Amino acid sequence: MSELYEIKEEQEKVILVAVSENDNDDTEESLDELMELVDTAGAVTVGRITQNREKIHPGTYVGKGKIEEIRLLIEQLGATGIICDDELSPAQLRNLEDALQAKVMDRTMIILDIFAQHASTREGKIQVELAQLKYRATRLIGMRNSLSRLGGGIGTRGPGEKKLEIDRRLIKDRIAQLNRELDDIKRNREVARSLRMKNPIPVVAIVGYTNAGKSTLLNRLTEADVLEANMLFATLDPTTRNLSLESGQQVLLTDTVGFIRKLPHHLIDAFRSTLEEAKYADIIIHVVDASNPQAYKQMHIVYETLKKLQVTDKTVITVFNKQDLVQEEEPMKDLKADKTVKISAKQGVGVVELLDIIEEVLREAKVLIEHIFSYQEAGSIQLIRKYGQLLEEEYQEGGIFVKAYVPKDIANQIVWSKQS
Ligand SMILES: Nc1nc2c(ncn2[C@@H]2O[C@H](COP(=O)(O)OP(=O)(O)OP(=O)(O)O)[C@@H](O)[C@H]2O)c(=O)[nH]1
Ligand SMILES: [Mg+2]
Repeated sequence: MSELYEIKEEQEKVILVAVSENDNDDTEESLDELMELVDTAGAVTVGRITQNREKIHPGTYVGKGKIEEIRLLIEQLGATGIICDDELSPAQLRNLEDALQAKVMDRTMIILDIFAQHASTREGKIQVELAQLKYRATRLIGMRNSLSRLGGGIGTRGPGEKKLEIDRRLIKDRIAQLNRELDDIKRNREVARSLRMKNPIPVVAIVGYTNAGKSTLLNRLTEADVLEANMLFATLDPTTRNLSLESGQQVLLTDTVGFIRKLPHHLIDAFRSTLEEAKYADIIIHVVDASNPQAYKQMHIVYETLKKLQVTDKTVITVFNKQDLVQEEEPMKDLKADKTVKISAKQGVGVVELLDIIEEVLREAKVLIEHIFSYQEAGSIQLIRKYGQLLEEEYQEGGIFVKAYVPKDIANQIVWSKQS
């Protein structure tokens, strides 16, 4: 019989550090969120320090006096390290480590760490490792200290419990190799997508802040069996399921990775193809945790992230979720949404209304047509004027070239019927 040894890393105790650059910003809320991130990553927060400063210190993040205060607090609380709430520059990282002689991490490292633990598909793992390596490539000097001193722990774990490469030259090779693999995966995905286009089932993408209830909604609507969990970034890999609406209309519903404030830009780059699922959608369902005191701020961050991904001009249905936990009388509003609805994905309340709205939006949905009509078909152009939005009209030798947005059923009547 073999003996089983459990090798357990000692749980890390960290102090959170933030800089508040003006009086009424959201530093405290951001720190609350960082605490949840730390918890999800498996460490424990033992203290918090905020410094009010006009600007983040370019060399050491916080000012000199504050560093001393942090150093004493580390001793007092027996902390293993600190986590700063903004991404640190290589110089800030190195200087803080030198001054504190403790492990120094930042918000980005913690988010990357969680992504590494939660990635399950090959693509997800490659994307996380790429983001981690790119982040590390410029910070090796500072991190090597903390790596040798503390032998890993949170912020240093790659996907699949693998230790991340720390040799600069090897990192470059590895990044190139991962990029090649990702290109292959992307090509396959594009083929799948173009097949989908030939058979135009509308695509509905579920987006929203992390922990808003996106996966719960997908499961509620399609019995998809995606992990729902009260933790940040439970879902990283997009899951798509078929949904039949009452009218018989089929749609494809996709659950996506959640957004968060200060989402590391390396992650956005690496996860672009995953995040961009929303770009190819016909409709966006924006799930909001209406019970969260930060709900408006979170909505704002979701829209900003969509903008960064160039997902604009889509029909948006905003779903105010977790109504079972909402006490306020004042209903929430979203002026950016085309439609809104209150639901509780967990209890199944409001789901029928949501399905009705999806049907309604699909009926109203307009498609872009570019077509040359013969002069005998000028009547069709009248129809487009009446029901659609004429963008271009050009009289050519062979007929009239028209570019326009037209409701789907009208488009079917006038264009596609003739082509078949
Ligand atoms: N009370 C209540 N809890 C809900 C509701 N919808 C979701 N939740 C809970 O909220 C937590 C997060 O739900 P998920 O569906 O995993 O959230 P998500 O948006 O997919 O989160 P990530 O994948 O981590 O970005 C889980 O604990 C759910 O059970 C709801 O309507 N009411
Ligand atoms: Mg999820």
